[in-house]
Amino acid sequence: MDRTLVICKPDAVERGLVGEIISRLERRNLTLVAAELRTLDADSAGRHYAEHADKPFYGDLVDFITRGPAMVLVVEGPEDTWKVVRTMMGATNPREAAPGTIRGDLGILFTENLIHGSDSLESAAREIDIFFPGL
Ligand code: IDP
Ligand code: MG
Repeated sequence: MDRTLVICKPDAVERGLVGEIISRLERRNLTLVAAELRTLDADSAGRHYAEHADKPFYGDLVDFITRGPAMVLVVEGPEDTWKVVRTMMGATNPREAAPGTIRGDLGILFTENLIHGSDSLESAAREIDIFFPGL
């Protein structure tokens, strides 16, 4: 089995879209193996988004991701789960995300794009260890 980290970001919690997002993952026949509603602190947000520390949008991103509870999930499927989830998420900029994707159907803002999903097998292992060490 193959696991990836998913975060329903604070905008998804605020807008009441966590159920919709989880429902889509479950209907795809992915399995939840961990789930926790958690307000990220600056330390875990910084570790999670370390690759973006030099980007102009980094400050806004950390402010956003820490502003309220997020639903942090570990999702499991048979193979290439991170890739399956990324395809379901759609493009990073919701205005460019295809209809049928989570961002393309539910989002319109850039930073507040509802969902995070690991972008490789290595990222998935690293990120799962930040939020659910030892899982
Ligand atoms: P991803 O979430 O699709 O993997 P990344 O490039 O890893 O996209 O960026 C992480 C997050 O940072 C995005 O989901 C989005 O919230 C935010 N972000 C990325 N690029 C921009 C930008 O150019 N402007 C504003 N926010 C951005
Ligand atoms: Mg990313």
